[in-house]
Amino acid sequence: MERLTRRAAAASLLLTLLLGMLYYITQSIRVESLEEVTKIPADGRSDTHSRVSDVRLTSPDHLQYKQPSVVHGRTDVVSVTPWLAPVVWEGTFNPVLIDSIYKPQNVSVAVTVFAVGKYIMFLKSFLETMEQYFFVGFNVHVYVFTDQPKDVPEVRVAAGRQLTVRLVPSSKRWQEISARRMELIQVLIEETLHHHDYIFCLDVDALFHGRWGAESLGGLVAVLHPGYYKDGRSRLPFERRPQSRAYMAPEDGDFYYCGGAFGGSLQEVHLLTKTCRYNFEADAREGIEAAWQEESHLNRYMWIHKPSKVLSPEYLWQDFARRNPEIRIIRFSGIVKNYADIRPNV
Ligand code: UD2
Repeated sequence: MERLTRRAAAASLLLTLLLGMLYYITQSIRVESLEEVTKIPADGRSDTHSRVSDVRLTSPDHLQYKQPSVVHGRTDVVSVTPWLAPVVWEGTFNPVLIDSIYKPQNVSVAVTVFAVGKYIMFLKSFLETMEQYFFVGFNVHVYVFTDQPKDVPEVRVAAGRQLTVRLVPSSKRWQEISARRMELIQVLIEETLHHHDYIFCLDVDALFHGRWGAESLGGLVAVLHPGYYKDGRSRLPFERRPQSRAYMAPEDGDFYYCGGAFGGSLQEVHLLTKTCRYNFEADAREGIEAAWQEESHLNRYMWIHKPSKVLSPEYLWQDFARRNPEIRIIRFSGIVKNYADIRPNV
């Protein structure tokens, strides 16, 4: 009997040792892969990194929805890029099906929005319309970055949604406020990596007018700029000076993407923001600021690291622009503003 007890004790000791070794091995693999994800090369222009794998697209059995077709559909727009990323337009997805796939996964979506200086005036309607249209029925955590926390309006939010205010310094240059977002988003992701699955980074001077939901989720998500989506390469406002790390040669460029809306998985957006920040700051040390600040660096980044999902200009239109026929719905749109009145500098 005593021998049996001793054997059991030895076996349990061995098991504990084995489990301990297994834990150690899995932890070091995790740390290594995280380091791989966040690695920035010396020049910050290109990286190797592991991609998050796609989520399983599991749909409930017996879900009723219109049968899809592969021969009928939208013919006025292109809904896939040459690298086979979907381009999301109204009519290319079924919201009922999309929601039935993503809702059971209980995904958490973080949003960043900056309201510094006079831009605080845009925050209330941004938040109110977001509540009506953005990921309704999902877990959404909005991070408001502002220099005036007391003036953040109280907006009633549904269950599963919350808002956190983060204090940021003001600046005398709007270019700096806009560009520093990359650094602050990078830091936010480092602090909240395990709390959320996806993140979207949005301009504050815009309102939601239509559904923006789980159809927009992806590893790396870019939005086509409403002002340039029909233009040829030579007309795209990329940074054209070779001295800048945002430089795009005349033969470079797929599309011109917005700085006002981008997103993806936390890992992908972390790498994007870290690289853009690195390149923006390295340029600044050499006395050069890209034509459209962080938007230029984002466009350079997306040229090398192709977005896995591209959102049509429905996802960031501009109120002053005439609505083109292919824009069947406006989901989010920049409001008309008088720059001289709201920016700290001209
Ligand atoms: C474009 C981009 C913007 C950014 C900028 C280049 C779109 C629709 N917008 O817009 O994202 O890439 O070019 O730098 O693609 N902000 C403040 N306080 C300020 C100034 C800016 O909070 O005093 C924040 C605010 O969240 C605002 C954002 O920075 O929405 C971008 O600034 P903007 O809207 O003035 O930039 P804009 O219109 O040139």
